[in-house]
Amino acid sequence: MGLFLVLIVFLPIAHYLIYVHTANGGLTFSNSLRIPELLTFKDKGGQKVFELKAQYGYSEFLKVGKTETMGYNGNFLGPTIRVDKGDEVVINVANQLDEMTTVHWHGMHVPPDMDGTPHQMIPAGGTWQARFPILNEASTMWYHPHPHGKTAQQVYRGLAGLFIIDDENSKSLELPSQYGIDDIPLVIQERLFDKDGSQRYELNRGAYYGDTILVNGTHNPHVTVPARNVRFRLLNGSNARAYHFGFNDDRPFYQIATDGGLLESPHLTKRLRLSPGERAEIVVNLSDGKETLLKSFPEDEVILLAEAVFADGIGNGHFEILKIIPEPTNAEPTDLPHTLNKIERWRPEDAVQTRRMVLGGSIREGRPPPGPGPRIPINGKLMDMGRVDEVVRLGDIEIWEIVNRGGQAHPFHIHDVQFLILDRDGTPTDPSESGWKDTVLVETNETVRFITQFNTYANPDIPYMYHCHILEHEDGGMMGQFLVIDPEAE
Ligand SMILES: [Cu+2]
Repeated sequence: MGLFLVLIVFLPIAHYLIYVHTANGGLTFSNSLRIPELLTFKDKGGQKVFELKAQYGYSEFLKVGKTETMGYNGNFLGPTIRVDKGDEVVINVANQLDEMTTVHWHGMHVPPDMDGTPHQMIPAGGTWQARFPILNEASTMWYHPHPHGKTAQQVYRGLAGLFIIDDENSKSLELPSQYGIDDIPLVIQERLFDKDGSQRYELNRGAYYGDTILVNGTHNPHVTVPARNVRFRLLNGSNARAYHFGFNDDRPFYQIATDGGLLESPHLTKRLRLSPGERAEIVVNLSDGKETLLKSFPEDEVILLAEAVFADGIGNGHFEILKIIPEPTNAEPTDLPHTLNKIERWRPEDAVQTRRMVLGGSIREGRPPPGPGPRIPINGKLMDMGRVDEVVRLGDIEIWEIVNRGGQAHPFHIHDVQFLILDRDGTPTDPSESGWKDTVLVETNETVRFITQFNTYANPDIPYMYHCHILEHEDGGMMGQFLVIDPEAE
């Protein structure tokens, strides 16, 4: 009798909640996915010179009316910057907005004065030149504004773009790599809209959660791809929401990269969690020619069903995202390489110290910051532009222990370096997080340890940042600053 009841009562409800009920049901996928154009550059004496313009524009996402947006070199989002490891890059940024902005190269190893933090503000109407060598390996990075207290609203209005790096290793691998054809960038964000099609900024539970998905700024999107292995580069560009990606037919796929580079080998999975700021690359086998739907599932598909439907927490997105339509192709199917990358791992005993970051709890220090979000401290402190929180010695290997004492999950992001996760609450890293990372979601009451090394760049005056990548938390002061100093230069 009990089993019978489960079958006739619970299963249809579960089926409805998991597979039918979504926050954005009723999509027809009638719009062709926009692919951000590749930004062209001028070669000046061996340097690749790019031009970026932060500007206002108008976008009509819902086809019911226009809304004012921001973009780089266009109305919404920005072009994809694509470079090779070893390139010398110059990026001229013009700020055509009537407010200050910055451009931060998220995930990239650049000098602190080129990092595009609140210490490199570009005034309204002003310009800024970033120049740095590309030291990171092949990866999917991104760029976005980072002005203190204004990051959330500028990103929400459209300022963000992808920054793709190739290297000899990535070029030698047989991976889908034709940009926009079988190597598809996906900037995934959700928004709130009014009936007249205008974007609405409204905080809910202390951050911006939308009910309408945009992919590369396209609402209701589909993409046509060859019926073979196809790579997708996923960026969670949302202000606050974490997604659990998967397909409606539950087909497995291979994760091949984390934030900062390729995994050592492809990781077969059916779900992939990305919190704000995180990236991943996946390869999906579409040689069966069947259409499929990229979705975001509730965090725990059974236990949290009720919460998934009725609440709006960071991990509970339940959305249809993108219809994928495979078309017959003559190309020979290729297998994924078994080995993708070589990752040299530091041993925990090589770390000179463990630095502890406690997220949440009571505030002991710091003035209320300019942003709109809740005031959540790191180590009891709110962000203060005039205070250096940590001093790291150049070349040191360190373990950072991120302890979440707050009431919700926080994606912790550090500038300057890529790190390797050691463990979560003492449990060794999951394969999905076993590669290079710059952002890691730390759940309530969880402790995450990572190991990293602070190389190349030292500056006694200009700090790097670490912060929560829920942008309203960052703007609300959930951020700190660290200097990297060279003891031999002092
Ligand atoms: Cu946070």
